[in-house]
Parts: sequence; C-alpha cells; structure tokens
Amino acid sequence: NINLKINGQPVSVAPGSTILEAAEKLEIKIPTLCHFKMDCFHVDHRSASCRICVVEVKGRPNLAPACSTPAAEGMEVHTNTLRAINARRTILDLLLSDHPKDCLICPKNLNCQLQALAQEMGLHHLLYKGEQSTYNKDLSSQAIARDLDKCIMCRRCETACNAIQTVGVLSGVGRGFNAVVAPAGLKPLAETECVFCGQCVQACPVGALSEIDYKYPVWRALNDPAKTVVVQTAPAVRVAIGEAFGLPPGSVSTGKMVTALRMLGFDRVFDTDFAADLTIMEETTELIERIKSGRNLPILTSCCPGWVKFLEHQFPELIYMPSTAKSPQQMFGAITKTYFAQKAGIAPENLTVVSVMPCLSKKYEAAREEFSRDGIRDVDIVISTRELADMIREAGIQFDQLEEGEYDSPLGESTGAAVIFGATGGVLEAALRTAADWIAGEDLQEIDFTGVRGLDGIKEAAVNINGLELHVAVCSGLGNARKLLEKIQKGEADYQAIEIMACPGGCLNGGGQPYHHGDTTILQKRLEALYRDDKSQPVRKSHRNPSIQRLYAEFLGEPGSHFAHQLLHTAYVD
Ligand code: HC0
Ligand code: SF4
Repeated sequence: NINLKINGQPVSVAPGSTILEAAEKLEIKIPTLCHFKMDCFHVDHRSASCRICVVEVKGRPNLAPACSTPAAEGMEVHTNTLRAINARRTILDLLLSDHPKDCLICPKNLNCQLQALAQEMGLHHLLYKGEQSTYNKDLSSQAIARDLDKCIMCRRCETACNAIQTVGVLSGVGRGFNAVVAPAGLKPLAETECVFCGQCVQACPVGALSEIDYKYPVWRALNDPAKTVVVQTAPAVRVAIGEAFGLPPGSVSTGKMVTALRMLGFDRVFDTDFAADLTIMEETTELIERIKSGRNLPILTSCCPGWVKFLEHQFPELIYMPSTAKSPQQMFGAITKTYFAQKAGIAPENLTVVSVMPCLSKKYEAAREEFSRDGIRDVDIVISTRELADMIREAGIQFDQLEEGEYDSPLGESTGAAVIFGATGGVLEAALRTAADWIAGEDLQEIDFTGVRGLDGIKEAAVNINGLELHVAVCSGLGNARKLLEKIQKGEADYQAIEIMACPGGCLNGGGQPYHHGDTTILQKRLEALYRDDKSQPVRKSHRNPSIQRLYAEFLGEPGSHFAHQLLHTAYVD
C-alpha cells in the first residue's frame, strides 16, 4: 500500500489510486467536474480537462489535478491552500466566461454540476467576459436535445457514447474556441446512428444534453375535453421518481405516483407492467417454438428500442434473431386503442396514450412508423421520469405527503415478473418463470432465477427446466452487447435466449431517470427495490395475471395467434 497525507491526515491506499481516491477515503471533498466514475460498470473517465480538482503537492512546482495524479509514497497534499483555491476560482471563472448564464430556464437548472460548483465556491462576480458561441440547438430527434453553447468540453458524453456504448456518435469536433463534442460534421443527431439511450444525457454535467421535452403536449391533452387521456408507467419509474422529491433512493413510490397522476388529471392510470406480462406471453411462446424447431436461436429480447436500433445499424445480419414481440410500451398502446377502446366505448382517435418512461429512446420508439395504424399511433406522447416529476412539482403536489393510490383496471393489473423488467436480467427471468411452468405443465414453486440478477454487464447461466437445459445470457450496456454478439458471430457462444438492454444496469439507469451523477449506489438501491417489489406481489408469474388471462379469453385468442401477431408483433428494418 501507499501511504500519504492529505491536509495533515495520514491515509493508506492501493497502488494506482489517485489523490482524489485517497481524499475520498478520508471524506475530504475535492471539487470535480469533468471526472465521471461509475464503479460497478468499471467506468473511470479522467480526462483532467477541466482542472477544477487542482491541489497543492509539497515539493512540486505546479498544482496537480487530483483526479488523475497517482498517490505516491510520502506525498503531502493540501487541498485548500490559498493558491489552490485561487486557481480553482480562476478556472471556474474562465469556464463561465463563455457559458450562457440562462440557468433559470436551463433544462438542467438545479441539476447542473457547474451551477452547483459556482454555488459551492461562492462565486458571485466574474472577472472574465469572453466571446459567446452561437450554435443552433439540435432538436432534430424526438428524444435528445443538444445545446452546444453550453458544452464545456469535459468529454463525459464521449466516454458514455464511445467507451461504454461503443456507438461512437459523439467526439471532439473543431479546434480552440470552436471545439465541441458533437457528431462528425456537426450532423443533427437524427441523421446519425445514435440510439437515443440517453447515457450521454446522464453523463453531461451541464445543460448541453437534455431530453426533448413533451410536458406541454401532455398538459394540452389533459386540458382537452374531447380526449380521454390514459397513462402508463414503466417498471423502473416507481423506484426512482421518489428521488426527485427527496425520498431516499430505493423507495418504491408506486402508490404515491398513481395518486399524483390522478391529481394531474389523467382519466385512467394504467401500468406498463400489465403489458410487460403480455410481452412475456408472446415472447415465451416464440422462445418455446424456436427451441422446438431449433431455428433462429438464440432469441434476443426486443423490448429496448435503443438496443434494437443498435442491432439494426451495427449487426444487420443478425436481424432475424430478436423476438418479433413489440415492447411492453407499444403493446400497451395497441391494446389500449383496440381492446380498451372497445370496452370503454371510446373511439381510438379520442384516446391519448401517454407513457412515463425511464428512457429517452422510448420517445423515438413511439414515433417509429410501424407503431401506428391508419395514422393513429399506439403511443401518442412519451415523457421521462424527470418530466413527470417536473409536472408534479409544477402542479404544486406534495409528492412525499401523498396517500397510496391503486391503478385502474384492467390494464393496471400486473405481477412480480413484470416489475423486474426494470432491472437488467428481469425480462429473461420473467420469461423463464413462464417457460418453466409451461414446459413442466405445473405451477412451479422455484421461481427465483438469481443467476441472471445483479448489475454485472454480462451474465451467463445454465438453467434446468424439467430436464431441458437452457443456456442463457444477459447483457446491459451496448459495449457489452457488442462483445457478446461478436462471440455469437464467431461461433464461440451457444445460447438459446439472450436479454439485452442498452443502458448499463437496464432501465433503472435509463437516460430519463433522475440524475445520479455517477453515484452507482443509487442504482444498486433502485435494483434492490425492484426485487423487493417483486417479492411482495401476490402473483409473480406473467401467465397467472388474471387480467392477461381475460384479455386472451375475450379478445386475443391464444398467445401467438394470428390476431395477437397483427396487434402485438413487428418486423425490423435491415
Ligand atoms: Fe423498460 Fe420495458 S422494462 S424497456 O427497461 O421490456 O423504458 O422500466 O418500460 O416497453 O415493461 C423502459 C423500464 C419499460 C418496455 C417494460 C420492456
Ligand atoms: Fe451516444 Fe446514446 Fe448519447 Fe446517442 S444517446 S449520442 S448513442 S450516448
């Protein structure tokens, strides 16, 4: 181990540790900005480009960036000498010299790490006034907004897009004052291979990247007397939205969220989890068919639109592999505008389906052409967890004080299998629960497939279902998906079923979730909350959801029927 002193306090760290890590061990806070670390995903971005973390090291002439300077034996570090403080203030002043000061109307207002730094450092006047950039905002996609005037060149988004996701859309463009991180040739995002995972939005410490905001279309629909407005909430939203209102990470806020949605004026509060159970019915039917025929294996899950777009661009030759089942979001829309519309006696054109998703790519998915019939979209408007939290705040609702509400029936009923969709491994586990019962022909009691749980980027398991041995894998993060797909292409991997989610950790870490600023303990708590919620459900297998059974009996026929295919399945673009 390496022994050093920080502000006079001795500390011992493993070789290779930085001054910043040593300081963290002593709970001495050194400000950072460009540094981005997500321990459980092995992400450690230390471009040391912002220099805000400079500290004084005894015997060295220059200040050292704590995030990238290795701790050394006998080192004496001082974090708050006047020289270090003055340097940080000058750096911040220079960073702000060309940064727009419209914090009040910035999408990252109160979530911006630059703003937080200015507040922490008590910066109240600026010495430097630089030239201001004047880029056009990129609002080309349905999902992600880019405002290059706010880019501070920390390159955290580049790490998210290239190192973690291996999509490679964002990189340094231009030189000197004009340098920004952007798609090559400053192309609009909609014209690139961006999959809208939003990991760059989570990584961006400032307002340069944010979501395309659909709150006003939702407010308009809610105030349109001609519309019946139906809302669905994705599995991962309930374990994160509380964070926006000061509840501890890992709180399950389903009941409060339902009450808040009703107070906002939604006519029916339904659950994407219902449709997740439906997806399991269709996808598991397909899995068993493919296993029986031995064709088109492995089956790949297809509910994550970021992952599907990645596959379409990067592995077009594997396009036969994903399940043809639509995602729960889209199945929900299709069922609402047919089955529910008929039951409720409402014309589909007078129904507005709003989704609340942890994901920004869901905005893009809902707008894909194949997900509308006769000009009527399955899902009309998608807002993120953050946008819903904003609406609740705007309406003056005291979220933490709310009573627990219940979803409406019938598209509000769901199972434990559905809620774990929000975590990496959950979709596959839900499918295995149903596949096991169907293959065994009984109501099995062993339903926890713990081998596919946890935040690891690639998980593999062998499961034995009534004598049938299945090899399965789960990946989250597109870099991990790429590794696994390359193994399959080289014939080095043999699986029957693979779940892939674009975001590291799955939807619980979606681009539309409350900002975690790299604190992965928050993600771990969201994960635990989902499995806690599963455990507490009276029904934990999708095919045992009574509303799903009724939907097939009254409307769809059998899983995998011709009609179910018309409504609930899709084809991919190659
Ligand atoms: Fe997910 Fe989904 S689980 S993608 O992560 O499958 O967004 O939460 O809604 O559609 O159900 C996101 C979360 C969903 C869908 C579901 C799936
Ligand atoms: Fe890259 Fe994802 Fe951001 Fe698109 S949304 S630029 S794919 S990180």
